[in-house]
Amino acid sequence: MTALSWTELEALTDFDLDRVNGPTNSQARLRLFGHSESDVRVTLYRDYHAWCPYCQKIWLWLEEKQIPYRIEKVTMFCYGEKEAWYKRKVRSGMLPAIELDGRIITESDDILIALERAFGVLTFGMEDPKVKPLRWLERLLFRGWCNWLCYPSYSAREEQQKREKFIEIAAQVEEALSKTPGDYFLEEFSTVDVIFTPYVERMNASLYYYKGYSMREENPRLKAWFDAMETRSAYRGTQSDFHTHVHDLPPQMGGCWENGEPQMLVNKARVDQGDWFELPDVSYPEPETSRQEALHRVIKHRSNIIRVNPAADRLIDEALRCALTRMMTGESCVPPIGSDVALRYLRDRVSVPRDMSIYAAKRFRTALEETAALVGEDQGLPIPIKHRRDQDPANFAKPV
Ligand SMILES: N[C@@H](CCC(=O)N[C@@H](CS)C(=O)NCC(=O)O)C(=O)O
Repeated sequence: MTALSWTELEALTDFDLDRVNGPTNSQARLRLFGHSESDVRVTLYRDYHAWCPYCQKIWLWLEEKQIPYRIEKVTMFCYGEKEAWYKRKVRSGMLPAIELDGRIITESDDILIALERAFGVLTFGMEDPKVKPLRWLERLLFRGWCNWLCYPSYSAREEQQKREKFIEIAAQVEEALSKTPGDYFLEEFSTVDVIFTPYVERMNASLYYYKGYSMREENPRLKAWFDAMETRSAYRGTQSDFHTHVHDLPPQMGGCWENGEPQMLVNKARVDQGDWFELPDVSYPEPETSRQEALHRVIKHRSNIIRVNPAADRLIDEALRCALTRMMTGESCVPPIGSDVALRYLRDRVSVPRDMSIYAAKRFRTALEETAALVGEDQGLPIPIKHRRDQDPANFAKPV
């Protein structure tokens, strides 16, 4: 089959979302939840790519509470230059920050406390005696994860000790989750679940890939907790995938160390080269609209996608249409010779939820890989580890 034209492809999707009043999504600049714009008291400053974990915490809280807010996106040091206007507001350049009734607040915990004062708690407050020990436990788990993942081990014994320490803390989390009858940390979904979400999501991805340890599959209460989180539309809208996290974490964390074990090598290959549908990064069923969503997002941003690709524009344009044709029709479409590298460059740079949701990305990555495989085995340029300036938002002009 020959590649469909952009016009023919456009006819194959009518995917659209109400970004302002509809479900949680990473592209919105304004969220109203049915309120009017004059009700907005909050601006959230978060990073462009939705990679910053502390930003996800505030984002999720605002979405769960359905507080009308504006979103201003800022560049993280690891992928570009911090905007001067932001440094004038927040000298350190750190994210997240909010502006609440004209006052700038930083530090995610202080932000949540200020939001609770203004809008009420999310079931339980940050200072609640039930919440405080769980906040402490989340930090303990975070430290166990960092010690294992982000520092090299100088012997197999040291690596084993770090693994055991992490598993011991995960068991404490299991214990905490078992104290209430439901799947959340407390009797009902609350701020505690929001606080655990960003790093547990990143632990799940990174330990699978760098250590061959599947947190979600080896801890039944955490598995049930993840599954419960995934029933929530607000969480689904902020949820990332394994591929995005394992490649956004190294520059943010100062490095992630692989252990080289057989299971780790299997997991790594699966995250990088597929099959992405076999990954334990999501458990709710695939929505019927996933292919249409991917197509809609690619069509919208196609000029940037083509421009930043290292291959010649004409080559990647045709190859990309081949991959999209395959994704939408199931027919194989042979791309131009030499386009395997270009297609895999893109496969490696789809970012969830920045570009599209988790299942749309699985469909798109699969179509890119299967199309690339028709003409060669060459991989794309390696994804940088020390920085991600290949993702500098300055290179992605606003779509017209
Ligand atoms: N303790 C702070 C930590 C915030 C933090 O570490 N933010 C990181 C991103 S996750 C940051 O802004 N780093 C500067 C940058 O990457 O540009 C909080 O809870 O808000």
